[in-house]
Amino acid sequence: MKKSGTVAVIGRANAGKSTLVNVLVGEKVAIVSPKPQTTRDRILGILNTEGAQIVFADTPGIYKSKTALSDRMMRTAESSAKDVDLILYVHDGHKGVSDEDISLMKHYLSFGVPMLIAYTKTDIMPAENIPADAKALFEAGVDCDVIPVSARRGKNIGKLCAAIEEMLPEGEPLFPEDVLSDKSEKFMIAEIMREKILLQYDKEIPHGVAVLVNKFQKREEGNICDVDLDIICEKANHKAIIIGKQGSALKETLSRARKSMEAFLGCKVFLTAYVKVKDDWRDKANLLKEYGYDEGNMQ
Ligand SMILES: Nc1nc2c(ncn2[C@@H]2O[C@H](COP(=O)(O)OP(=O)(O)OP(=O)(O)O)[C@@H](O)[C@H]2O)c(=O)[nH]1
Ligand SMILES: [Mg+2]
Repeated sequence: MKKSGTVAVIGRANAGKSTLVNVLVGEKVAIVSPKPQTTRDRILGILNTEGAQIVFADTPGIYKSKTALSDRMMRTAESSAKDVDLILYVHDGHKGVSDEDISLMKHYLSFGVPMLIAYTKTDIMPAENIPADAKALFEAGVDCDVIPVSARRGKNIGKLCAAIEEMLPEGEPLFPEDVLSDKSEKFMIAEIMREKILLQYDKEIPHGVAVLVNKFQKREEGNICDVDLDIICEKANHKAIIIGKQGSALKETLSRARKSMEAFLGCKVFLTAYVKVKDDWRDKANLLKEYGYDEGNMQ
């Protein structure tokens, strides 16, 4: 019988979880950016190998919460690590190992679920730090295997995958073989828009953005998809910055988003976007729900 199981991908914000899940699955199922708190929902990415079906659950990174939205994100990460077959704890190796890292790892080890550590970003750190950090973790009582990888360079991904497979139970696949994610195309379209905003704007602006897709419709002819969406920001001055001088910043962001949506959908996209202000929406339960961040949806 083949193996089958769910793997919660957990770790600090910006550690490289979504990049690693995308590389493992072989398709982009989650957006990536250099800013912490990029992922807001639990996103399943499904990998079928010869011997197993591995269901990765990417999660929001661990971060000190400041808003009702990030509180919910932290609860999503925490609950995603329960009722799984394995926790894949992603650690950003190039940041070294702090006492806080050790206590987080021990916290997840205490869940009583088998755990592996993917020690990532090895491409941007001295190689000799890897055995030294692995020894430090072992001596601090972090009792699980540590596998050094580079998601960016695709290094040791096969080894990590084999180690994960080894630790999964036998069982029937949970999803049909052609399914790559539990999220819809419409969800990914909103995420792609958010990714381009994360890449284009600084400070609190991208963190205060939600994207609401009002229309997502493939035309019957012409291989064209119409997308209408709202970019919701939390302050009037954020709106001015998002739009930029004579609309220049928004035009650039929308152009990048459209190209990325076209690559994802494999068709031409007509993208229309409106920037709206909803004061401090990240702390308002009704708006969180309206934008898809009610807890039922995030898990
Ligand atoms: N050099 C290098 N950079 C990486 C690697 N993996 C991820 N990154 C970069 O690290 C940053 C964060 O990556 P993400 O995959 O978004 O990190 P995350 O853990 O999902 O972040 P959150 O969703 O915010 O918790 C991005 O700029 C990535 O390009 C890696 O193996 N090597
Ligand atoms: Mg992420």
